[in-house]
Amino acid sequence: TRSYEYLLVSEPKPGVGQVTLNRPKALNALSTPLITELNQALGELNSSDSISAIILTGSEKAFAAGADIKEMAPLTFSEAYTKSFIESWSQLTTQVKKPIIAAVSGHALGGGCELAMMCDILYCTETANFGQPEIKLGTIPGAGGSQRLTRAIGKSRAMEIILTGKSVSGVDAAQWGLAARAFPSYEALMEGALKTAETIASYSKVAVIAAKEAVNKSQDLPLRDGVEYERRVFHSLFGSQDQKIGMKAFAEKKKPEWKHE
Ligand code: CO8
Repeated sequence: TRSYEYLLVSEPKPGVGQVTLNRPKALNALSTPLITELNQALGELNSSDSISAIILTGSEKAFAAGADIKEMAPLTFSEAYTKSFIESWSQLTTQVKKPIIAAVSGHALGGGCELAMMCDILYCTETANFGQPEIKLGTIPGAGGSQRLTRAIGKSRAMEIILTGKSVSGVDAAQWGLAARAFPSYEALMEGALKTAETIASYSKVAVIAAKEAVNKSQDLPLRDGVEYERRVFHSLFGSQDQKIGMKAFAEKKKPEWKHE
């Protein structure tokens, strides 16, 4: 892997790639150069044959304190519009087929909360601090916050967060379904994320990618179309070697040896 200015990329366990946002002086504020590096790093992990699951994390103090306010402050409408400011953020969700676990400790504000919500599984510490404080800056969420937060926790709670700019704790985030789980400490969070990533990495890569794709369709499609989409993908997996390997191993009471094909 190449080295980055604002990221650390590692492979903490075989099959698991980890990207750590590393711009400590600005609490991991998501500047355009940082997002460019993030897209690059995730693109590389996505195409790496050895990686099956990805962890995206920040520091104990901050997952990310939002888009870079100092970078955004002087932007004009024409500049933002013509250069499609923040559009490259969406590459994260459209280009990465492998599951991404967000491990959130500390601040996940504005674009930081939005980045965490773009991931596939969200884990946090009980003391994590989620919020969409854009209203305090005279603007609104711009990387999916008004849509993804509302889907995750419902309209009334999302309205309260977005209209007041008040943050919520990791405990509430987990209770409301924004996070899958809240862990009592930073160490427990990182251990939990790694364990889940390892579990995912122990399965057939083809099946894992298909499962992520099918779940994500539920966010875009009406139920009937989504169920049909799922069935088509399910049918297509009878064409994979791993389906034969997995079901045969079950019948023989053996551990499956995936071919990832
Ligand atoms: N952008 C730029 N710099 C930041 C940001 C940020 N979002 N957050 C923190 N920093 C910098 C601070 O300016 C400070 O730098 P310096 O030492 O040079 O003054 C350094 O990080 C440390 O920050 P603090 O001293 O403020 O640390 P505290 O522990 O006192 O406070 C807070 C932590 C509460 C997180 C505080 O820093 C804060 O309120 N930050 C801003 C949070 C915020 O408003 N985020 C939303 C930004 S808007 C947004 O994300 C819009 C998303 C739109 C879509 C995506 C577009 C790209």
